[in-house]
Order: sequence, then structure tokens, then C-alpha cells
Amino acid sequence: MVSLGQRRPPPGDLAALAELDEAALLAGLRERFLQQHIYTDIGDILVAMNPFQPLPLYGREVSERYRRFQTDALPPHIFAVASRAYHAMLGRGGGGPRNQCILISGESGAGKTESTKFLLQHIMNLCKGNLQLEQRILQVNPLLEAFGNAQTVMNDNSSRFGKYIQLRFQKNTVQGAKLSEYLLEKSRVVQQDTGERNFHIFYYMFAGLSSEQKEIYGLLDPSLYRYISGRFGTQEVAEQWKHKYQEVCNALDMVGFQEQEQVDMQAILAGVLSLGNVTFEPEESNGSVKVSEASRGWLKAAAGQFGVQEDELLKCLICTTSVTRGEQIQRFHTQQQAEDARDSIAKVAYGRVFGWIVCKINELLAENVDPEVELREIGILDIFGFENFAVNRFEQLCINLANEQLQHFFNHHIFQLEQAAYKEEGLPWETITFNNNEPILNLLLAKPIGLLSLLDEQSAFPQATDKTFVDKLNSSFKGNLHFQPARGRVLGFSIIHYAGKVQYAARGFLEKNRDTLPANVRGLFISSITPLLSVLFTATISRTGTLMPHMKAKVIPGADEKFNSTRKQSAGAQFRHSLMVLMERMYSANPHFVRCIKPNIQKEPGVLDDQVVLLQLRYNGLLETIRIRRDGFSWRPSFEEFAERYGILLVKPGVPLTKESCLEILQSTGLKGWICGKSRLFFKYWHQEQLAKCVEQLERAAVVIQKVFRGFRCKKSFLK
Ligand code: AOV
Ligand code: MG
Repeated sequence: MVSLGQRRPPPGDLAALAELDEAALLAGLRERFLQQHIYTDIGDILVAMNPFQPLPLYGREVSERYRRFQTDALPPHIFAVASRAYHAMLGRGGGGPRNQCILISGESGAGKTESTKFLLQHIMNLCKGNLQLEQRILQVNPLLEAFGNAQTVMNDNSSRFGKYIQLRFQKNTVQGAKLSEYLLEKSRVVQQDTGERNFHIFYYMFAGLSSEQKEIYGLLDPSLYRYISGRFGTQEVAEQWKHKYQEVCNALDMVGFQEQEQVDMQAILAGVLSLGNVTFEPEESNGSVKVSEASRGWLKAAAGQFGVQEDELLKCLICTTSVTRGEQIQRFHTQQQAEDARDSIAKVAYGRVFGWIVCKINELLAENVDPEVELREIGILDIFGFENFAVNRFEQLCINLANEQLQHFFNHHIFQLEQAAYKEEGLPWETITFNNNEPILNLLLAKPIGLLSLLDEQSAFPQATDKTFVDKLNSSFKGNLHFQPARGRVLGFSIIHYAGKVQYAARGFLEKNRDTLPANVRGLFISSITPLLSVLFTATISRTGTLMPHMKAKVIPGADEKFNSTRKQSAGAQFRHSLMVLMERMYSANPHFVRCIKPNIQKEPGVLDDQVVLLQLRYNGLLETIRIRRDGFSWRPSFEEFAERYGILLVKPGVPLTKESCLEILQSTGLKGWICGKSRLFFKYWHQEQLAKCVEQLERAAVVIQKVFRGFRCKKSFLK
């Protein structure tokens, strides 16, 4: 924290900068950052620099200070964004009650997930009256992070899935919450690049389980497991993991997972690890493959942990069974195919455990929602940030596509909508150009000649390979400014994203996009004696999430597609669809933006690397954002909307909802700097808070008058 007597930092609101160019913006942010002012406003948009160290900024007393709707007298803070969204959801400050969404963007490791936690913490502090649910909502996080986050080279706690949390309110009480997850990076279960780890939960388990518990789950020394081997840290790290494991167990209890479910879940994870150690060798007699002698024990262990027959599991690994015209045909795998089958079983088992956790959390958080009551909502979007690794795969393409979508949403709101309104209403306005990423979105999403469509088309051909896919891209996107074929014999391609050029390795694209679950694998797991595993592949989960083996259980809406089908839709198409649904939801809400910035790539506190920051400021379009917030009018209510909301300021009944009333209201407030258009008014971002202040003053005056009046009445009765 800054001690008293230190020099005043540059203004907390960059839209107030007199001098405006890249150098001034960078200097302003740098000076603030070095004085540990990590938050800076650009009008109503928050810029958050990652401090890479714990700062005393988030205590209860700070949260109390940021309770109010008007936080303009306080320094910029993530809590202020939460307060603004919360009060706007309740309809305070103009516009009536409305759904809100908070979009947090920034590259991997910039601080999105931490920001999300602070937003949730503050909103839970603001709302009233449902302590158990508030606690549950906060407890969900450690759980999701344990199963969905992992160490990458960019971030030690990197989210390997995207999430959208919808908090649902009746007036100021939270009634429920819903979590949507996007594209868990399942491939991490079976493979991690240098300097990276598997999902946290595996390490937490080894550190946190007692020796007896490990014996029950059949877990041996962690260094033996291929899927996680060689990635164990110091004693100190192990202590932290132990602590984290405890936190996960507490969260599981608190959110309402039953003991048996927790046991099953860990048995499945143990099974995944054992399965990873199964290796294959050629069968000399007939050219097929068999499990190598040395790893037969692992196969047995995996079968035990999954609760399935060993020979059934073996069958799924070494051959594919298909039914043609009522006849069962077995096709033996090559060694590579057997290894792929092993890995895809591990991935699907883990993926379904994760999907089930999310499903279960949703049931528990929606327990008390009354479908009859209309609820308002605040959504918080925390996706995986833009990524550019040494090797980029299908997952990175999807992750970067999501970031393109988000950037487009930002551009649309901040630049397109606003400038279109100026034009429509005949305001004198010099157009601010911005980096429009629509051509990149088109390259990825267009139908029928967009990258995902071409990928789907190729995935549908049994003979197609990653190579034919790349050939198709090269011929279809020749000359496209955002596409570059790979040089030489490399099987890949590059895309020039809004945030930079990324080279993708095409190997595995088709297989990952097909994402098919062989029928015999599904059959295998349905027959498991581990109740949870069987449930994951049959989806007969009751509303309360308990297994009902002999009853006809209600199927969770949506669970069927998620758990049950062998997936006709490709992974790419599913992702595209879920992004579309998300965008629709966000377009219908009132957005708030948080732009996270990573000050350096070494993850060090107190260090700001000019080049690293400048690049982010550029591709985020922050300079243009300052310009539009400084010169533009971000709040543009219609005459009706304005008069309805602020008519109260005229202190007379029946104010007509007309332009004249609006002008009369504005005159009475003495507000300066707004413009009257043809059908609406144009305000600076700070006008809304000023008007709210006027309303508050009036209300306070009314309370005083009432008190005086009451006092007067009391006195009168006393005198009687
Ligand atoms: P991300 O969500 O944006 O990356 P995180 O929120 O996980 O990034 O932040 C990365 C790390 O930076 C955290 O683990 C903290 O150590 C640190 N950090 C971020 N914000 C703060 C803060 N306000 N105060 C203290 N430390 C912070 V990714 O999930 O990789 O895109 O997929
Ligand atoms: Mg994250």
C-alpha cells in the first residue's frame, strides 16, 4: 500500500488524461503500478494490472467502502465494478432493473480468474439474506480450480476451461446460480508439454491422502505414473498441495457431494492414472497388439479402480467392435491405435467426472430457485486467455477463437454501437477507427468456407487426414491476410489473431474434432460396479444427483447430450454453438468490462516490461478506448427512458415522457456537457453518477421533511 506522504499517482481515470498518446498512457499506468495502484479506470472500463503478489486490497473493510453505487470518490477497484453491476441490476442509477454481465479479458496469466473471485466475493457481500447459498457459491471455486486448472508455462494456475457464472437475484437476495463450462482441455490428462503439469487434483490427491487411503485406492508412489511423472516439486510445494486437498474435500462436503460420490470420484482418477501406464507390444503370431508383460499389473489395477472386468477393458484397448448388418465385426488395433484408445478412455473418463461436477454444482446451486418468480441476473465471464505456446493445438485454436469473440463483443459495444448512434442522431463526430477483428472471425467461423466448417467437412470423411485438412485450408485461404501456410514440410498453418500470430500444429485436429466415444467403451463403463462411473455414461441421475439404479430416474435436462450420446456433433461445432449461446446471452445484458494486463512474463512483482505491456495495450485497443470515453458519450438513454427515471427530480406528479421534460429536468440539475439528439440524450460516463447523486439528495431531503413532520406531530400529541 502507498504510505502517506508519497507523491500523488497519475489520475485514476485515464479518460481524464490531458495528453493522449501511447507514451502518456504507458507512463500513466507504469507510475500507478509502481506505487501499487493496480487498478485504473478508463471511464467505466476497468484496467487491472496483475501485481503478482498478495496486496491488502480485498479485506472486509474495503468491501464495505465500495458498497455504494456511487464509487466515483473512491480509487478505481474491482469491487467498484461489482457494485456498479449489482446496483444497475437492481435498477438504481437509471434504466430500470436489468440483467448485467461482466466480461473479463486478458491473456493467459493476466489475472482474470483472480478478478472473478474478487467480483464474486464482493457481490456476495453486497447481497442479503441467503448465507448458506452465498457460502456455497464461494466454495465452488476451489473445486472447479482443482479439477479444471493446471500449471502451464504462462500461468501456474491456468484455467483449462472457460466459465460463465450467472448469479440470480430476487430483488437484493441471491436465489441461485448457474455455471456453464466451455471446452475443458481434456488432452492435458494424457500429455503435458515441458514445464507444464496435469490438472491440479492429481497432485493434491497424492499429497493429501493418507497411506491407508492410498492403499484403498490402489495408489502407489506418484513417480511411477506416466501421466504425471517427473513433475513433483519440493517439500514446500507438497505441503501446499496437502492444504489444497483439504480445501477441496471441505468444498465437496460444503457444496453437498455425498461421501460415496467422493470415494468413487477418486477411484476413477486413480483408474485414469493406472490406465496411463498400460503399454503395448506386437503380438508375434498374428500381427495384432497385446498389453506388454510389464504393464499387465497396471491393466489389472485400472480395471479394479474403474470397477470393470479386466478382459472387457482389454478388449476396448486392443480392438474396435462394430456392428454391420447385425453382425459383430472386430478389428484389431495397431500399436498406435491401442495407445490412442488408452488415452481417449482416460480423457473421456476425466472429462465426464468434470462435467458431472459442474452438473452437480448446478443442481445444488439451483435447489431453491422458484421457477415462478422472475429473477434478475449478473453473469461473470472468465475464459481461458489468449495463448501462444511453443506448440499450439486444436485446444489453443478454440481458446483463441473464444478470445476473438470476446474482443469483437468489446469492439461492438465500445466502438460500433456508440458511433452508429452518433451518426443516426446527427451528432458532429470524428470517427475513431479501431482494429476490427471481424475478418478473423469470418476466417474461423464462416459457413461453408471457414476453418471450423472445413474441419467438420474433413472430419466426416473417413479417409481424410490432418494432411488433407491442411491442404484444404491452404487452397481455400490462399491470399487471406489472416492466414499463412506453414513453411517447408511442417504439418500446420498460422493465423494472424488480433493479439498476434500463432502457429498451429495440425496433428490431431481431426481426431480431436471428431471426439467420438467408441460404443464398446460406453458399454464398458455402464457395466461398471462403481456407481458413479456407471452414472456418468448412462446419465440416469436424479434431480438430487443421487443414483437411482432400479427406478426410472429423471434425466437432467441437457445431460443427455452431454453424457450419453456418442456425439454426432463435432467438438468444434459444439464449441461454436456454445459460444453463440453465450454471446446471445451477453448481447441481451448490460455489459461491464474488465481488461486484465500482464506486466511481465516472468510473473514477478513490481516489474513492468514496457514492451510486454505496450503490446497488450495495442491489441486491446486501449488508446482508442480512452479516446472514445474522453470524447464520446457512453450513456445514451431515449427521452422516454430518461424522463421516466429522472422525472422525480422535478418534484411534481405526472411528468410527461417527452424531450421537453428531459430538458427541464436537466436544467434543474445544472448538469453540463451533455448533448440532445433527435430521439435520445447523450451523456458522458460520469453523468449517471451525478444524476444518481441528485436523486439521493432529493430522497434525503424527503426523509428529513418526513422526520420533521413526524416530530411536529409528536410534539402536538405531547402538548395535548
Ligand atoms: P488468468 O485467469 O488471466 O490466466 P489468473 O487470474 O490465474 O490469470 O492469475 C495468475 C496469477 O497471478 C494468480 O495465480 C496470482 O498469483 C496472480 N494474480 C492475479 N491477480 C492478482 C491480484 N489481484 N492480486 C494478487 N495476485 C494476483 V488463464 O486462466 O491462464 O488465461 O487460462
Ligand atoms: Mg484463469
